Amino acid sequence: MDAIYSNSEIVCSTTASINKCSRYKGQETLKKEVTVHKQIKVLLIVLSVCLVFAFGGVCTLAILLTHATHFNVSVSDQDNNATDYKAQFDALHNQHEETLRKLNRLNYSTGCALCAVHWVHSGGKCYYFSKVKMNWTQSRDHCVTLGGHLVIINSKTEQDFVTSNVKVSHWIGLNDLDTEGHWVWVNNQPVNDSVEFWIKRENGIREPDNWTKHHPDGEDCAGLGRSIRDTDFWSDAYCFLEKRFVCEAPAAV
Ligand SMILES: [Ca+2]
Ligand SMILES: [Ca+2]
Repeated sequence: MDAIYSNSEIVCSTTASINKCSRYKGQETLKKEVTVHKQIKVLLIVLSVCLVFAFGGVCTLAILLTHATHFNVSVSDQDNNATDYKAQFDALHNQHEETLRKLNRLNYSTGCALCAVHWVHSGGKCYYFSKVKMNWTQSRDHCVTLGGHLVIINSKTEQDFVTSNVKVSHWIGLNDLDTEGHWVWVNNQPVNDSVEFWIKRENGIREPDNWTKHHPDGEDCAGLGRSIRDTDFWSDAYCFLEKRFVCEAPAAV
């Protein structure tokens, strides 16, 4: 009985070859099973490695998440600490101001001082030269909280005293906010034309010039000089600029 078997290595076409072919087939089947087992082993190894990496990744994510949470808690703690320090600073600042006021009242009542601490006496007046910068309106209001007002300059002597104490531009209590070109002091008194110290340049251009190049509303508040120049004279400037300022108050008698 003839039979035909074929594979890549042998062709069986006779009865005598059938047994031999069967052996080949058995060996071939065994080889295939071994190959399959090997492939399964490799697959299992690959899967195991993948599982190890996946587990490692999960662990890493968990650690990062824990650190992130801890970091957020730390930032939150720092915010709270900053808020606490700000509150403590404000409280100390208020205590300091109150202590100064008490000291000033004591000095006045005992005749120990004519001016409050940090104020300078001259010609029966007290002057305060700020270290901080504010816009004109804030400066005006701050002088009031200190018990005075932005300086009103009524004489050449007063002008010379004030300007001798400044080296950079300072706000003074002069503005034309209500009516352009009508300059008044913070006590609503107009400028005395015989006692004015506006900057006058050699080319004929002078202050106040209500400069509108950088702001259409022009310049409605007066200060000493411009930046660090011409601080012996007055100049109009944009009220929103932040400058140091000079306050004035009556001296104790
Ligand atoms: Ca003006
Ligand atoms: Ca000007």
